[in-house]
Amino acid sequence: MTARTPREHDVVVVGAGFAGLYALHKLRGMGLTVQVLEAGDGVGGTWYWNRYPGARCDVESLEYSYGFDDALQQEWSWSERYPAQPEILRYLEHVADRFALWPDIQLGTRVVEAAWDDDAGRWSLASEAGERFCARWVVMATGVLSASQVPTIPGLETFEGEWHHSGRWPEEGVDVAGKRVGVIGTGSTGIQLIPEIAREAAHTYVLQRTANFSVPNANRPMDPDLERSWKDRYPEQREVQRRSLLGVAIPPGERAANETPDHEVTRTLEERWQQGGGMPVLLSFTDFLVDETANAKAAEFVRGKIRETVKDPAVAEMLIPRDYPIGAKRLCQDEGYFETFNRDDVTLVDVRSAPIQEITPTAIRTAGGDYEVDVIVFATGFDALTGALLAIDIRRRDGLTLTEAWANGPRSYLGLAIAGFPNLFTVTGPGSPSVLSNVVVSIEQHVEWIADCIEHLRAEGLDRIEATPEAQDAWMEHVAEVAAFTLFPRAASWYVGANVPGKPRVFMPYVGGVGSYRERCDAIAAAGYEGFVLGAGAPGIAA
Ligand code: NA7
Repeated sequence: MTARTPREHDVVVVGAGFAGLYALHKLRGMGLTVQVLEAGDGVGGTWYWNRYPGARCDVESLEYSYGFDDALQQEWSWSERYPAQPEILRYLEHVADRFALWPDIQLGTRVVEAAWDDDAGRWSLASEAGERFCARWVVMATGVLSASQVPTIPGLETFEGEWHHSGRWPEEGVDVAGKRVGVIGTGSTGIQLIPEIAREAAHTYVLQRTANFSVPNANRPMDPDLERSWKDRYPEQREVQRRSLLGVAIPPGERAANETPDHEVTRTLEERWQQGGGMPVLLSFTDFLVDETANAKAAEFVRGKIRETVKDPAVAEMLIPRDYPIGAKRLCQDEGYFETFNRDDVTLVDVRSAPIQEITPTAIRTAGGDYEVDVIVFATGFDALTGALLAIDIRRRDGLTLTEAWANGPRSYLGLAIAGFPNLFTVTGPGSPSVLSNVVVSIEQHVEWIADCIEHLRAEGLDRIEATPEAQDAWMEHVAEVAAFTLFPRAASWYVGANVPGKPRVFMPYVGGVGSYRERCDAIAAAGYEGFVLGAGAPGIAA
């Protein structure tokens, strides 16, 4: 690494996705100097990298968009009910244009180090290329599903065909026409891309370790009346999102499935199934995510749909999830996923009973045999919530790294701050609703909370804030308690880090709901930032 004179800023924001762009706009608007550092060659974060065929958001476009600026939400038109990756990327580029964000964003800059200098009261950051940056505040807008996970499979380096991870899909696309393709992974991503690949490829092998629940998304072109009605009452709709459980304005059911006659439960599920989308199904009764008996009703309903759709009963049984409650892993949304297995040129391979052993130059070798392929697609997910943060060497005042501090799993106060790491904020970090919400709503709440916090410190003539270990411990205990009340911990999911070998098992997101979480954050701020130590007087820094 070459030594260069560090560039000074009030704030360095790492990442230029939904979180980084809004953080820049908001903090710059307060008169702070802000530098955004982004590893990609464009803005968009998750939506920059995930260019795989079929990539689409599972939250409706009218909801999965910024609410901080009314003119923006009035002027932008979404073309479909659920937005596809290219359209979300165009939207974020439009936001960068509209708010003149580009001059303060440095692309192609991967941050690899961040060290706190206690005497200077500053963070010192370094990029992979050796550039150095200095800032009083650091906002980690590094994304929750951004560290791609390619499993370690012996022999991958000997493979003579092409292989790609869905989260690092080449911009120019991958030509699978007439080729034999092996897709490893059947999570949300696999379920979206498998029908697309199968349409083009000569043969598609789907290597499934765990079957997943999925609901058709019933995607369609944007209904102009629906768009009009949202635009007419956007402020109210945004407020409903902010006070809701999952950050969406979908009306939740008011009854418990356990207290409703079975035929009515089925009728409601059928209605919501026809509307399309996973969240409407999960929100249809109050007890689906907290009670096993109720949950089994929803699970059995979806299993019935899989049996109805897949013609070969043996294949249908393989595709039916059995070993975890529905919704305890992210409920997938699809466009013809189960139907794809009715094609003659698609083979479902069970790699739980016969695991993948190695990759040969021409095949994926499992305990059950070799599958000759030209292209391998890894839809194997992410080192979620913590992966992108831990990829940076983040050091606190005594030199301890974040990796060491989190050796037994992530610990955070509100998913916003980490004890021992002053003036460092994480957007949608572990311990906040993050992935269990419409993340744009959660991002806006975090960015606004961070901005208010910095404003408060400035007004008080202060320049430091740090979470106390006691407040952090109490919050983590609360996060675990609330999770234990639900069925979420019953699944070996990426919510608990189960998909990354060796990752400590901690239930990371906060399931208490977007609305109640916001109230808690607001109350903490109103009480003078309870659970934080505020300070001033870093040498050489004007408050
Ligand atoms: P997920 O949901 O983590 O899915 C990854 C899939 O890959 C899942 O089916 C895994 O099986 C499978 N996997 C992972 N490693 C292996 C190995 N070594 N062998 C076989 N199969 C493997 O990631 P996605 O990208 O689909 O979705 C992530 C989120 O992005 C999604 O929830 C949305 O919020 C957006 P497993 O279940 O671990 O047995």
